Amino acid sequence: MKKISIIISFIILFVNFTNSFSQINLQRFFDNFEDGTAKNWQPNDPKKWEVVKENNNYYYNLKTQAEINTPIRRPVEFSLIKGLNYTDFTMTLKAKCLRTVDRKGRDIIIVFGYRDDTHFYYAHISNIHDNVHNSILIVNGADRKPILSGESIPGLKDKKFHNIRLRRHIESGLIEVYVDDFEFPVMTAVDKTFKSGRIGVGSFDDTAGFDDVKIIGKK
Ligand SMILES: [Ca+2]
Ligand SMILES: [Ca+2]
Repeated sequence: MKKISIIISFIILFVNFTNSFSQINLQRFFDNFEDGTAKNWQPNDPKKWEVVKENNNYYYNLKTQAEINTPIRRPVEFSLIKGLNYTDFTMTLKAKCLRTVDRKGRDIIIVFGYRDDTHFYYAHISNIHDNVHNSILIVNGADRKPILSGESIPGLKDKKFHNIRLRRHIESGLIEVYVDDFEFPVMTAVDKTFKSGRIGVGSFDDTAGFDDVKIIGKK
């Protein structure tokens, strides 16, 4: 009798174990734009975006700078991945800013936790650091506000592609951004305001290119 109850306990444990795995609902995304289209993406203004070919490689290009004339100060020119919401995730991509190299504040942004146009986070990656450049910010129904912990290390000092990795952990609230070969994050924040949302790429007010976007995360 004891043996049977031990076997039943094992079966229950196993079922719980496999259920907890299926509940994780990992979702993956990858786009290298090599089919020449941006069919997985929803830009704010499609006229400003195109897929371009350079050195036998296709990438997603924000070709026209944004005009910021919204009631609140926030990024307007970004393109969101269609149909996917993430809680915890790790995203890697290649990104380059195409604005003149000596322009202070030239940037690319990664939008995440996007609920709607006035509720989202963004990582602003730039060649200078101050309150709103090279920082992690939140748009929560008002002008964007930095949530960066401490200082950040500026990057994007040329027109080349840079490797960028963004990680978000909902339970701890931790957000980390890595650039190129840095083994430690160049910027971090802790925030739990928006616990899930869509992800996108863009620039605050410059031109930029994006490629090899990979995301693994939970729904
Ligand atoms: Ca490509
Ligand atoms: Ca800028």
